[in-house]
Amino acid sequence: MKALDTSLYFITDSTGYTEEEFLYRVERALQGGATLLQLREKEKSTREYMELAKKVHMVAKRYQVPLIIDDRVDVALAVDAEGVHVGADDMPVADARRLMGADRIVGATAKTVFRAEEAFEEGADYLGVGAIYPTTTKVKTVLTSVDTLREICSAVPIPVNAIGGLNRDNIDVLAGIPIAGICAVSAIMKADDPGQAAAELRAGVEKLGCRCGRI
Ligand code: TZP
Ligand code: MG
Repeated sequence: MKALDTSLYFITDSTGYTEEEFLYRVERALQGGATLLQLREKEKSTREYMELAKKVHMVAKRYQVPLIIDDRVDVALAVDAEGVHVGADDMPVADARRLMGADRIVGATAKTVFRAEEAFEEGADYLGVGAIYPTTTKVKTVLTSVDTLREICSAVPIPVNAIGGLNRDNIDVLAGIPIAGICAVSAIMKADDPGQAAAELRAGVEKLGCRCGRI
């Protein structure tokens, strides 16, 4: 079984950064304690996505943090990333699993118990559930209640991560919910020091006492 610690899942957004600054911020987040890393690019060509993914992968490997590619199974396979993340508009989980094979990570977005159970049955290794709070990150999403998050955690035996507008000052709302961790974009990406932001979030997540998802 693949090792997977989703407790602090850092999802990138390169918008507005030079490549050098972006890679520096990613590295700081890893130094600060991000346990899982997703490269999320919506505007890049396939070639650009691959080139950036290879560079990010080199950094992630230095910290033994698995790299997940958002949306694109082909890019994930081409750069030999550890996994892929698919949402409702992407390739179905079952197809992603078939193409990625048993040993790579396949993550999925779920906003309802039905979708969560379906994704689990199709072979997802973890779920991202949200948005818990409104988000400033560019995304097509709706809010998911904390009650639905709790129900999803009970419905599936895989790590469930909360996502959406989460930062060190508002994650207390997740206390007592058996999530495996949180996903964060802007709270880390846009912080003055992404390393410090990641360290503070990691400490906050540990304090929540989630079941801190190592599978
Ligand atoms: N899916 C639901 S909310 C979201 C995604 C990708 C964006 C989360 O970004 P942030 O900046 O942590 O709110
Ligand atoms: Mg997607």
